[in-house]
Amino acid sequence: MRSLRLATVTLATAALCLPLATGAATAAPPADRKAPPHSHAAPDRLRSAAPEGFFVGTAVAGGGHHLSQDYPDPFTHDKEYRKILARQFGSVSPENQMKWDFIHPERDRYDFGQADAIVRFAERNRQVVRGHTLLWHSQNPEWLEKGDFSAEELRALLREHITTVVGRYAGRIQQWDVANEIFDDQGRLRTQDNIWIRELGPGIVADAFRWAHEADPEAKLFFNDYNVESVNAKSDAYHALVQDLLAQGVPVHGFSVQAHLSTRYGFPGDLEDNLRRFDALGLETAVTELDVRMDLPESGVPTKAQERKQADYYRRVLQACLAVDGCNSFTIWGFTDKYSWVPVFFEGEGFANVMTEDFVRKPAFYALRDTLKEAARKDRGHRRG
Ligand code: 9MR
Repeated sequence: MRSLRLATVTLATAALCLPLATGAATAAPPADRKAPPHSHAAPDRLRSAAPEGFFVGTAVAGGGHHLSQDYPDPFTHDKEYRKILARQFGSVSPENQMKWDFIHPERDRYDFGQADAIVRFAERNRQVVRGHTLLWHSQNPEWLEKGDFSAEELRALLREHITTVVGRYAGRIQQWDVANEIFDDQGRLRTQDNIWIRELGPGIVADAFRWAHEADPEAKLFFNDYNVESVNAKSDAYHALVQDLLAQGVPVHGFSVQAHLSTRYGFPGDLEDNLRRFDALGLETAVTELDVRMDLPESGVPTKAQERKQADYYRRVLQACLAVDGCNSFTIWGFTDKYSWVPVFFEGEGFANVMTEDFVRKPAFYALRDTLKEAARKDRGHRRG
């Protein structure tokens, strides 16, 4: 029985009960009627298959690697993409549009255009938003990384940034990735490449959470990282840090695993156990960036066996999250290969998302949908019992 889950739902519980009454979600264009059975035309949707209070999300494509690709900004220009985004998902995460280099391009200038558009889109479509991210070693603007700031100035800059960005969306963001990727794979704090920790010391992490909480007391504040799906040196480091911060009364509310997986490696079979140990500390947990890449054969077309293995990974990550009461947010890092970051960053790998470049659903999509349906059915059974 997902007691905590039901208790923690606010905004979008109501949303999931609504008949998705948005223009984008209801109008069935002619193209849909001609679509093959395995396209997005089928009536069932991930967001409505999910148990009550469980948010199925996706990254919203734009910025970052997309800027070097030969297509226009996906979220702004791709109507088909937006339609599926609205229909299928109950939560959205700006893929790049709330990162420092995007939203704060000059010292005295913020650019909220894209972030505002995503938050408005989410509200129109009864979706919640995960904010990403406030304190990170990557995708910081040059003016910040190369600026010659004193420690005092840097601290003031971070505080101003967090207060401004979190404050702007106060009450409209369900979860914030306050601190992203602050440990390396050995579980050592990034004291060199993270400008904040390097220049201001580890205590700045607690301050970032405090400032975010002041700016939006309702938002759940998370640590977020990759390679922390298993119990390992890196997730151990988070486990220790979180206990320390909670003991000091720092407003930390969640721990999330990104889950950028590859079928090249074995499945992290202790994912559920790992989430449970953070749950036991009283934290919410979440899966925030799931994708499952693979080595592509020369033809570029994966085999059926590869597709099945991918579907199995997707299903097992979802099952692990569903099994943990306080894991209420499950986000995939984009839903279509059309806009995936994977081929841009990993040569020879791809096919990482649940839909092809033409938005055709893969076995992985059905694995998610069926797992959600099954969980919802069990949940309803528990409530009746
Ligand atoms: O998907 C994002 C891509 O568009 C950017 O170019 C890239 C730059 O680092 O960041 C990607 O998103 C990352 C996320 O913000 C944090 N976790 C790892 C993700 C994949 O690199």
